[in-house]
Amino acid sequence: MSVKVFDTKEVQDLLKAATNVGSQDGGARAKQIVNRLLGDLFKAIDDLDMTPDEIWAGVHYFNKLGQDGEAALLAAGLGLEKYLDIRMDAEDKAAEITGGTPRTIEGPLYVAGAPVRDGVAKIDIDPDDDAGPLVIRGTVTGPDGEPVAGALVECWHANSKGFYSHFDPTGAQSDFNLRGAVGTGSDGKYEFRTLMPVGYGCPPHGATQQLLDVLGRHGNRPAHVHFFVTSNNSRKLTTQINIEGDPLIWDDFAYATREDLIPHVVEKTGGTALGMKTDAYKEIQFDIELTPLIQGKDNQLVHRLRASASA
Ligand code: MBD
Ligand code: FE
Repeated sequence: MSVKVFDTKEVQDLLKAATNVGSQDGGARAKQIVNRLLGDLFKAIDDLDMTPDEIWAGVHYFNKLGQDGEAALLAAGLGLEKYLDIRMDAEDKAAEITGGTPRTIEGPLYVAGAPVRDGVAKIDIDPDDDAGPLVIRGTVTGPDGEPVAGALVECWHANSKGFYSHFDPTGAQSDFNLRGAVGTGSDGKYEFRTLMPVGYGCPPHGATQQLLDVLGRHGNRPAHVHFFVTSNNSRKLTTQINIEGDPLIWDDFAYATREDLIPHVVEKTGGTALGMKTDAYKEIQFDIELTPLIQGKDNQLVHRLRASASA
């Protein structure tokens, strides 16, 4: 039995009352958004004839999602975070902004406060027997192609188990392990000496994986390294690189992979002299091109709740 009540006066009045749209009180923008989302939900319940059992399963799912602290993880897994990138890409296109290293999602695991080094940072604090040494280096250039001095390159990535410091369920890692920040000199160069990451998997008993299971999807990411790159006269870049050869590169549960963000991994020797744990090491060159401010403003700055710690 399928009834349709959405378009009745009773339901429309309920929607208006619940979101207080007839009143001057509250925030106009918040009311507009809540009214639209709640209305879309009411309509979907009508259209799909959702049962009370289904609605309560969804309501209680939100409780588990919050208890697990996974709302931002689910946002990545459902492609919501990727969707915001698609919109920013389209805004750039409409504004005829071309060039620059492509953006890709931040994800939920950044921690502010990593110690800043000049030019080079060794960021592996904890030993990791299963991870080989890795150098990631490159040059930050501006829209004019010139090296940018005084840029801040931040990076963060997982260990050989796919776990990030500050979020490691085993509690094994030191603060800021595999997280670093480098300020560039006049040559625009940055370098991180670190260990090869492994791809992340969602907590197996968490709310995100629970929903992915229902959708018949996996919750894994290929091995990757995150970056924030900031400089005074450029827009902040949020991006990642993937580790070439990872079988999940084009099967990322968070949809962050982009063609230009898979730099080659090169075998090198001479690691001992660089303070690496073995002489043979892998090197990735990742040059970063920043884009100019738009009418003096950074329209890529995203404000969201982020963890922070002091080093
Ligand atoms: C990650 O490491 C990540 O980058 C994203 C987007 C989601 C979960 C874990
Ligand atoms: Fe990540």
